[in-house]
Amino acid sequence: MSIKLYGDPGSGSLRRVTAAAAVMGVDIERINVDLFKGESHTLEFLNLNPHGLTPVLQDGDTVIWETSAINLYLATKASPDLNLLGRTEAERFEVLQWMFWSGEQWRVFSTFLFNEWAGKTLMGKPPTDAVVELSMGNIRSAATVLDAHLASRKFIVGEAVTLADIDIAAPFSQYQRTGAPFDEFPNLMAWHQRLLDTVPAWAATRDEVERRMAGVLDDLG
Ligand SMILES: N[C@@H](CCC(=O)N[C@@H](CS)C(=O)NCC(=O)O)C(=O)O
Repeated sequence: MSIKLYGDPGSGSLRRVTAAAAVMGVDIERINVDLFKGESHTLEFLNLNPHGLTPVLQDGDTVIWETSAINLYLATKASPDLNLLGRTEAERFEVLQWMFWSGEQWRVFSTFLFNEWAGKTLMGKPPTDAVVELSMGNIRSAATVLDAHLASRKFIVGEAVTLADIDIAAPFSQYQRTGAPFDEFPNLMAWHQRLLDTVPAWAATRDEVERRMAGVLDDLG
């Protein structure tokens, strides 16, 4: 039975799974959920994830939402030998540390900025300046620490790409639209370029996000 993955190709969260699955060589069956038509809020979809958020993974009777949990599932069950969770026990906990940090202290502020962009661009709403200011400030504080961490490292943990890199790189998926101030941080930018250059799935999935977002904007006219 195939592993199904529900999501919208314009989503940076979906990209975290499609990129990780490609790195792991795990086959997934993609099921499109058009977020710009509200398809994650249908009764049918809410049965999969009552929060109305994508991506969602379905593997037989197992249904998992939250991207990091999905990637941990794939790395543990479908591709346990690939080390996307780190090569040693110490690395594994370091990978988890950065993944949790990414969810609480990092990605969320780019999500706020993306929502501001979407509100303004797709719905003609004025920006909420306080949200933009709070998000930019938090991104700058977090990126200062990340930039120092990356000054002497090629990847977030150890010598190779892990799920920590994928989680932390996710906000770059919408970076041109959100205007997050990543380019103030040279080591962060160099690390992200390294991911694009050395992890083909990270570059391929970026192109998929861009094609989808261009289509969304084209449809708007
Ligand atoms: N913390 C969640 C975030 C998921 C998320 O924000 N998904 C967005 C797409 S990137 C979504 O499905 N939004 C639909 C909506 O808000 O209606 C995760 O990591 O999976």
